[in-house]
Amino acid sequence: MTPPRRASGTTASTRRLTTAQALIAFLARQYTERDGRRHRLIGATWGIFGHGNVAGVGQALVEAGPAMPYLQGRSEQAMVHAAVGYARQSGRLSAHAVTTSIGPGATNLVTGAALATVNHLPVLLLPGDTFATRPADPVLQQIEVPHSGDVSVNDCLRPVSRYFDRITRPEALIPAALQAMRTLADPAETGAVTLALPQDVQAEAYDWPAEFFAPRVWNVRRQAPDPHELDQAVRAVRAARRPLIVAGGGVHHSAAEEALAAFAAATRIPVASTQAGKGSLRHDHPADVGGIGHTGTATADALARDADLVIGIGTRYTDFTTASATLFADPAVRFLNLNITGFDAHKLSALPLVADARTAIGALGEALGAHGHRVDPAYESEYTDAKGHWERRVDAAFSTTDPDARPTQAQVLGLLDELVTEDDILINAAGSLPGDLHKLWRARSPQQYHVEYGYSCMGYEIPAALGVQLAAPGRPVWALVGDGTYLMNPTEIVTAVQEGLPVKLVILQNHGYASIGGLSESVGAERLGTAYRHRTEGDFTGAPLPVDLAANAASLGMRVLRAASVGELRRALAKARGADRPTCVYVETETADTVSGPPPAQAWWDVPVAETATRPSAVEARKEYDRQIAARRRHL
Ligand SMILES: Cc1ncc(C[n+]2csc(CCOP(=O)(O)OP(=O)(O)O)c2C)c(N)n1
Ligand SMILES: [Mg+2]
Repeated sequence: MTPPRRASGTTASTRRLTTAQALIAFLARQYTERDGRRHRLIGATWGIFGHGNVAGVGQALVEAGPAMPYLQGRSEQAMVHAAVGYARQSGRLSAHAVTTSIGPGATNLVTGAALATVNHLPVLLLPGDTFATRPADPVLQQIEVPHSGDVSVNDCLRPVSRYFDRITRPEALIPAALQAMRTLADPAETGAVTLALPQDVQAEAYDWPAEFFAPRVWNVRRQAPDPHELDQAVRAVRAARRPLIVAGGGVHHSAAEEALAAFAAATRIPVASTQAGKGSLRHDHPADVGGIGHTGTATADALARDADLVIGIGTRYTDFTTASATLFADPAVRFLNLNITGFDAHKLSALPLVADARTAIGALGEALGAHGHRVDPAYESEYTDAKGHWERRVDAAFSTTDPDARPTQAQVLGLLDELVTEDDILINAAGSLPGDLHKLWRARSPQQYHVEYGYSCMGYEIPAALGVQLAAPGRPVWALVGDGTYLMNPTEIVTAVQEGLPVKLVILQNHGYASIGGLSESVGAERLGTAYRHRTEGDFTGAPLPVDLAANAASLGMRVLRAASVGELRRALAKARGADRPTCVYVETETADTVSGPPPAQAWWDVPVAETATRPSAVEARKEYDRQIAARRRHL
């Protein structure tokens, strides 16, 4: 018998809603749970509206009211960056959704989606899609593929999404929405999740089972290690004479920092960190030896060269970490990889330990503790001495003597180092800053060092700061950007002003791409296209461009403090830190020389150089390249 129909069209066991209304109502009732704490899985929805989502998801957000907070972004890519910043700061236990129109609004998501997926950070993408019923193809912004009628531009999102579905019938939303939530909350699979929503289906009504809207809790599992893999791991650690831990982003994702600190304190195994893993230990933990790889410290890289066992924890072993497969040089080196994904756990022919980082570190520590395992004191004093030596190099790069001088980039970091506490969060992603930060920064708390180096996307910093600030109200959040990066994506400043988010922006002006300029020179490309200078006689060697980025930031609504010297910068940073609205510190930096700058790279990075060339710079660069690749090896 059919249950009695109510006036609203709702029955006792079904609710009549549009697909978009059903989706938003569903999302508002999803939760994650880990370690006994519950979090909203989708905390808010970012959106830019066009004809592809305004009447569907837009109208649904109005119907939902405060049940689903809405955030207004300026560019779709930036909205994803903001969502990623929020998810990372939330320990991946809470995420944001992003709704867009069809066509360009949707394809603007691709870069952000790739960034989220590379970094294993959850974000729910809801691009509009062209009509499922196809009454009037092509609609505005539809691409037509003559040999394949079901292609839309949203197919660009498939390779960069961990789950992708196109909802061509209302009822197909039910299994798709459940799979989307499962993927977002799965610690091994999470990344960008895309539900493409044809604009006609968004507005179409359906009688949804009431259970679809019941609160649902997704357990973020702490997977325990397999006993055999754990046994193998224990044997490997006990047999090692020069073990080295490489802490990756997985340490943070698992909130395993305390477990790692206890493990390192007990075993005295030194801990180096990748960009994503920095902050796994506080910089003053005796076992912390700083960043590893191409941008690493001399301490960590020397340990890596002689290590007989490399214990990777939550790392993907990118080329920056392995110095393009040249860093781990001991002929007998073995790897033990503790990772939540089998894919990463098996890299470099490692002994795999597939498990949640915190759980497995605890289990490993317990098994070793039973034997009182600890590295040789001579090994410990070797890295302790090396660390002290590196600290003095950091002090030298940070130190300032003349308050009237223009600061170097390292001195800007030194002034921040003087100012910040455990509360502050520093965000960066590209340029010469990631290398300087990885080498020099003294992380005081687990989430302080927020460098996105999985995708190293220029323009991540400012929008990410918004997401981080939303997840960490009251904490000082700093976006550090070069001038090139600022120009790539400043628009979310407007959103910070609109939302009253007191993010701090530091623009380091050096008139172009200092990082790529240096790289370009070293590979024989002669700095082509890396300086922001007037074109003279076909070359970009004229005066710096008369571009005023400080005025630009002010025009978008930020309070701007210009600092021309070390003394002014010190005062400006302190003022910005205390500010209760979005504040920008603008500083022209001095080009560093080898004395005043950060220490040079301690390990190689493979950027292939032209094998044939007429210009001497490239011919010389290739000779050096051939010398370097001889050290590359495969770990089999
Ligand atoms: C979206 C994007 N495009 C291109 C690159 C390649 N790239 C890496 S660093 C860089 C230059 C960054 O310039 P700036 O922000 O001024 O920093 P600087 O190198 O001067 O420190 C470029 C073009 C990138 N990482 N991301
Ligand atoms: Mg620059």
